[in-house]
Amino acid sequence: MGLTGKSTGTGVLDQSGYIIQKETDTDKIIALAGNPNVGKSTVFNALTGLNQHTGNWPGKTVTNARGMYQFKGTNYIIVDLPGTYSLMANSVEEEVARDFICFGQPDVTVIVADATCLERNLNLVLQTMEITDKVVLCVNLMDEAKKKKISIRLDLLASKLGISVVGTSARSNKGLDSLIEAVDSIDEQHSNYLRVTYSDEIEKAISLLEPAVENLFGSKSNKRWVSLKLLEGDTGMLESLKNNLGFDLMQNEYIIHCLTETKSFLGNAGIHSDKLRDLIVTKIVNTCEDISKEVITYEKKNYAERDRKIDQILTSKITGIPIMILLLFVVFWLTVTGANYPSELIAKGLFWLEEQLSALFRILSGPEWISGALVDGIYRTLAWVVSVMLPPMAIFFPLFTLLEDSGYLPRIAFNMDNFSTCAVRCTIN
Ligand SMILES: Nc1nc2c(ncn2[C@@H]2O[C@H](COP(=O)(O)OP(=O)(O)OP(=O)(O)O)[C@@H](O)[C@H]2O)c(=O)[nH]1
Ligand SMILES: [Mg+2]
Repeated sequence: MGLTGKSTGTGVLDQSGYIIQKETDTDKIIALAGNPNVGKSTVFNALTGLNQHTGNWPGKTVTNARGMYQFKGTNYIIVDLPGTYSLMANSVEEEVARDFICFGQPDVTVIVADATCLERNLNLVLQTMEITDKVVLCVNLMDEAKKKKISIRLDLLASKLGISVVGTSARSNKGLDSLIEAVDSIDEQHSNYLRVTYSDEIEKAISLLEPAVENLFGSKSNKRWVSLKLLEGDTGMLESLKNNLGFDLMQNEYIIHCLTETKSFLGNAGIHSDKLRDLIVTKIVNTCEDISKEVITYEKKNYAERDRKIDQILTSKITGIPIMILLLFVVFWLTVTGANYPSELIAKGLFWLEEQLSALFRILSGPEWISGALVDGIYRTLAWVVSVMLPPMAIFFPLFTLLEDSGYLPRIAFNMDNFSTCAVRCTIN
């Protein structure tokens, strides 16, 4: 069976776009999630080949790609989710990823992680494991990690997380067979599934709210996770629950009563919504750090330290902005001033050619209006455009690509974000 309009087109979507109708009961749905730029689409393309379809998530400007492959007679429909660093739903991409994992009823969620910065990627893994226990971790870019002399004990990682972990180099198709096998045997997952546990007060609060959530949702959603989100006061999540499950929690007196009681219990312990969110994030980040310390070894001992030192300089409040301005100025200066020399050379060459063309037309003694239109009109305009535009572009784009590939652009974004937050604070004060 190929991908039909029915299995991949808009016809399969429910109103929110997250439910994919299967063609047969045995079809399985895979959610493919991960941080941006970790190779999700490379994995997706390698598994599905031409069996894919792209569009947008209904009502969103986020791309929606889905495809299919077969294994042992089962059809697997894969959904390539937008790249996200977390499922805290701070952006529309995070919202789509979270809602699909939560409400799209995927049979398996594959998290693609970058082997060269696994610790940061584990954050998303742990957050996803809070929503569903059908998770497979695909540690991609193993070839890059090898080059950087980073080694990862995948078996130890699998036993720490309690899920299947597969190492891949998707660009060269390595490890994808094992990934397919791991997805197929999702029901034979390890028994010691890692569940992040929070402080006693938070755990107590969850247990106070869980029965009310279970009462309302049954098995439609993960009661522990939904309880946590309610306590955090995640209004986007309330909206998603309303759109996807049809429950407007804020209209339910029983939930409101339990939520108020539990929040006041947490409040008495000094934990309000913002602090709760901080505590949750901190606990997850610390857990990622603890796991990483045990499973990742850097052969170049000072590899991570050196990176951190460079980061500190490039993103510090004192040096970050001046370095950024200086670098952007250098790019600007090279583009504008540096382009003058090649521009001059190209112009000289092209206008020399123009003279030759005019001479040729004179020798051929063709009508003057033809040489006027072709040489003085079309050719001269083209020559100007090429000599003026080509050099700046040929300098600017490679320089910008260099900044992007070296990882400096995200640092600029970080600096600007800090800057705008400070500006907003100053305005408010
Ligand atoms: N060296 C190496 N490069 C890879 C591997 N997998 C993917 N890439 C490269 O990594 C880059 C990003 O890959 P994508 O598949 O577009 O990543 P993505 O996660 O879909 O990115 P977003 O959709 O932007 O979040 C591409 O240049 C790939 O060729 C790999 O295993 N090894
Ligand atoms: Mg992609």
